[in-house]
Amino acid sequence: MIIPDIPTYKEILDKAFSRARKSGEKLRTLRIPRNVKYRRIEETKIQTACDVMISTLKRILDKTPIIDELPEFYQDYIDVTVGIDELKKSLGAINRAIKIISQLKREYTKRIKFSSPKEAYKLRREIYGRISSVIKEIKDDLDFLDFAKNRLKNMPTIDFDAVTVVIAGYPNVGKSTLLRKLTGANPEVAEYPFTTKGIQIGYRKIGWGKLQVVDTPGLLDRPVDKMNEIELQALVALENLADLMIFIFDPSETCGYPLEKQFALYKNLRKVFNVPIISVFNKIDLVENLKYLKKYINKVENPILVSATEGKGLKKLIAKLEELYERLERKIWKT
Ligand SMILES: Nc1nc2c(ncn2[C@@H]2O[C@H](COP(=O)(O)OP(=O)(O)OP(=O)(O)O)[C@@H](O)[C@H]2O)c(=O)[nH]1
Ligand SMILES: [Mg+2]
Repeated sequence: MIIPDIPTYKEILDKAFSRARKSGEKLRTLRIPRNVKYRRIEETKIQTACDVMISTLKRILDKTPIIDELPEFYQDYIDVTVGIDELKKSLGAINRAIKIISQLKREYTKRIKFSSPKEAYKLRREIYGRISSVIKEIKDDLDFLDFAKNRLKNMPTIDFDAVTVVIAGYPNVGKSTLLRKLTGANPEVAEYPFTTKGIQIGYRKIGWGKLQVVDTPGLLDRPVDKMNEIELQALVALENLADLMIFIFDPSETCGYPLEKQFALYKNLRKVFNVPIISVFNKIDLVENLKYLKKYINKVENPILVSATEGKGLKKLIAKLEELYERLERKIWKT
């Protein structure tokens, strides 16, 4: 998506010199004095070779977005997948190569103007050597950009204007089931460097707008102080994105985590995400002793009892989402 196709340094050289040869050939039949003609041929070759290199490199820069102007979420994404500094360094090297080749083109075009055919030939050979070296010197940068292009190809498409709710909770509590219930059968699954399973995104129409629902398996399911650097970065990225959070508890504990532990995670995330939370107590169909839940229900924000598989409580959940959505929309309009 974000970076265009990147040629190898060899491809750039081949293209530049073969085009140059062809444009030189075209002048062979010109009916002008031989001295002038030979000089013109070499001059044309120089200009074509330089122009092809410059336009090939410029195209890379033009088609690559300005990193600093990307939404923060994408910047974080790029940083984790390929490294922002490396990417900027490579783009900078391409930019410098364009400048050097342009400068050489100007210099040699001037020098060749008053040269003899023999000198013209020599000058053309000379600049071919120099621009070849310039291109060879950016070999690693081109390779890196090609690598980055492939790594960033599957960047999730995220709608930054949509109100976004992030689903969090321990594994197996029913996050994906709920995402499907809220947004339809097939959420988009995009590769995501922060999680092994990818990020799942679904949309739900609300009034004239839409709610973006994001599930991030294997990411928001551990205490913040246990996260490694990449996970922390992911957390920051998500925090940028989230307007709302649905935190799912599994009070049946069939997910394998005791409620107390789930509550600790909830408290942890509430500290990091400064957004309204809807606390879903899922799998309520499996819970016999509701008294046990009371203690937690009383301590969390917007508690709702749900059975995602049986559809129980979903209406209430959706009503809550719509209510918070309206409030957020109004806030967004005001700013
Ligand atoms: N009985 C019952 N089972 C449910 C309910 N919601 C989800 N499950 C089941 O719980 C299991 C886990 O559900 P998922 O939706 O995959 O859970 P998840 O949180 O996305 O899991 P990870 O992606 O592994 O973190 C599945 O077998 C679901 O069918 C529910 O309300 N009641
Ligand atoms: Mg899941």
